[in-house]
Amino acid sequence: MSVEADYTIVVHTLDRGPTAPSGSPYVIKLETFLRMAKLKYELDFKKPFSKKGKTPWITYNGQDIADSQIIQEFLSQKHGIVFSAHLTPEVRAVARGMRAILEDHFYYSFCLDQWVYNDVKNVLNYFAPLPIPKLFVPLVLRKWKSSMKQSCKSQGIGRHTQAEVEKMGREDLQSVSVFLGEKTYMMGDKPTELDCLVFGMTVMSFYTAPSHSPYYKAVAEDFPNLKRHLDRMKEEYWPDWDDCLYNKA
Ligand SMILES: N[C@@H](CCC(=O)N[C@@H](CS)C(=O)NCC(=O)O)C(=O)O
Repeated sequence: MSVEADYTIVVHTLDRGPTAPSGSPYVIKLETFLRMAKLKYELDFKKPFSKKGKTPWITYNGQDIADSQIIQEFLSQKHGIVFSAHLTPEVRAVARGMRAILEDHFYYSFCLDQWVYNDVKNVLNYFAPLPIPKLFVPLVLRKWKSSMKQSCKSQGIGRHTQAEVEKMGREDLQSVSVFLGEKTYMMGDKPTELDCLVFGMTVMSFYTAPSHSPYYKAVAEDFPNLKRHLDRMKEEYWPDWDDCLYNKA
């Protein structure tokens, strides 16, 4: 396989956050993957949403590609990245299932918690230090809240009671915790793409959610191996974490 040596990767996304480099688990997932693969990249905050309407997206040598998963697969093919090559098809199927739990289920429970049950208060607090005109933030967030509520309803999870949703979200994290067990990484001794995603979701739960969130509590108290995994990934791939936070000074 020919491996691209000469390349530029621009990651388009929202500005850095005050408590985590990004408020989006998909951006953390992607940046961690790029770091794990030792691919250099730059960030651009001018147009955070792709033509598909989501963040992140990238421009690779002038070509636009959207969706963290599609981007990972594209870059893996271009650069011969084989983090999961040692896994059997059966184990890869489990990894795919874990991804669906987190991206297509847990993420929505989390969004309901942040955007709907708490009346976007937490999200407002998160954005407060950023240099966005103060009047603009609540207006945009309220518009996003209504679209988030609608998305969760269409997905299905938004039709359940808050207590039911919180139980489901907690059980999603519990499943990831049970599968991780005492292993160093999700799939054993070597980190794979799934670790980037788990990290994205635990960063979101631990660093961007407030301490009364059930998902903060899940990572901080209930499932200590998730917190150990979070710390390990942060230390390994984000030694510059503090420099990547939005600088309030
Ligand atoms: N499947 C997408 C999901 C990306 C995603 O949902 N991003 C959220 C931010 S965390 C977003 O852009 N939401 C805007 C919207 O849904 O309108 C990926 O993996 O990149």
